[in-house]
Amino acid sequence: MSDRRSVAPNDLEAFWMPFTANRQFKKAPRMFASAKDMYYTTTDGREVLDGTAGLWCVNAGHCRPKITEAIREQAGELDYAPAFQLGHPKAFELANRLAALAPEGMNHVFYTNSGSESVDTALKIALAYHRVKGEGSRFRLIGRERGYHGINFGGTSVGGIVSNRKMFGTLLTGVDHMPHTHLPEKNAFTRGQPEHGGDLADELERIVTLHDASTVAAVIVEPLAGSTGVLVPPKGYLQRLRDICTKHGILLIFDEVITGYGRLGAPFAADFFGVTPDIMTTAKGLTNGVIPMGAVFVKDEIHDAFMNGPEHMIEFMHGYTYSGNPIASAAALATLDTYEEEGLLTRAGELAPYFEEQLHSLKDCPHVIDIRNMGLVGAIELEPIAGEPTKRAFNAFLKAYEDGLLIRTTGDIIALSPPLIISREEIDILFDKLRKVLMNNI
Ligand code: PXG
Ligand code: PLP
Repeated sequence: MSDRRSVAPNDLEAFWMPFTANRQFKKAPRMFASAKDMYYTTTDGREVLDGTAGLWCVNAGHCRPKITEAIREQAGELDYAPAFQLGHPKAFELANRLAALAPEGMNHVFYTNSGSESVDTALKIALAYHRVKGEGSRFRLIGRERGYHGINFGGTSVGGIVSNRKMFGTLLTGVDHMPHTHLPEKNAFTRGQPEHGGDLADELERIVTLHDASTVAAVIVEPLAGSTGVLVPPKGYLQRLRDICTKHGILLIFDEVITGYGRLGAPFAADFFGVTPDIMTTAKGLTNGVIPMGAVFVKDEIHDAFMNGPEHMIEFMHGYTYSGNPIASAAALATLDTYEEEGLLTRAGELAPYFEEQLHSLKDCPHVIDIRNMGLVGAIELEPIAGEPTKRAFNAFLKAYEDGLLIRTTGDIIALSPPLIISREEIDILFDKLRKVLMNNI
């Protein structure tokens, strides 16, 4: 047997990296050594401004003392407690805090370890809910083109990203998709919610009619689609989805994995848009990205429908080894404290007009074909290089990284979602750097 310690620490071969061009990365790795507040420091000692809150998750900025301390303390006090048929106080305390933060009437929380697990949990809750109510014929799930709901089989099935789906066979059966709402020919360079496309919600009515409402369990959408390039919901669209779901007894699931915990300027997108779903999936910002954890919020009537039958029986056959893990719970409680103490759940709203102004000032840069924004989320869509889609945005990503700015790209779209602690000065730095990148022959 080989001595593991003899493996050189700089051997990059063994780690098969997620959603990464492995061979390219390993030829010219980009590595972070540390982080503080708005900045990463690379292993070669350069500072990089975090324009993406890690992967849309570090909402309070990096290495925040309260969160770090809570994790340290919890690890030394109660490291793990079994999650099934046993508990620990912090998981309950956190659920109460979350219920208080959630939209009215969503007072129950199911813990997961990621957004993908939150989505699969939500889909299972929806199917099981109809069944416990005696409507087991409702088995269909409806997602949307260009939707991202993580990478487990349920989320991949309701998701609408072809490249994430095509390798994996039949996925879940009984799934249909609504059209996406991205209408660049009508809505390009819209600030905030687009005027056109609200009527695309009527496609749901068409799909429900096709399958008959009695077969449809749930509709899942991101209130604002993040991963596929920041698609802001057109005016009236989400309310119309809500109305159609209510009319037909279909559960509406908002996937708030990105929009949850302050990204748009309210605790949840449901608050921001004034449309309340039946189930809400969250993860990422719940623990400031520091420890894996997700939470699925459900309306009381959904939870209560399960609380039937003999009391010694398990009501919902679902759960994870790490559901409500003590260290994750402690991290989440400290994260909520930090958000509340610093007003971060509404701060994006205060900064949004300034961020929007700066973002849209890039309109005249070469190759920019659209700019979209909402809260502290922005997207700049670039004209693809002929015959080489995604390359222009990836070039921008590499140049920005060299210049000390972290951006995220999807296709030929640059996405921005800085930590909610960003200052106006840092917004200026971010857009100065980005302007230089875009002007630099990418
Ligand atoms: N739902 C939504 C709406 C998401 O944005 C997930 C589910 C899955 O979460 P996990 O924790 O399983 O990754 C997500 C995740 C990007 C990017 O660059 C987006 C996500 C993850 C990684 C990168 O757009 N979103
Ligand atoms: N696979 C096996 C063999 C297991 O025993 C378990 C959990 O006990 C799992 C998968 C699921 O793991 P988790 O609960 O961490 O999602």
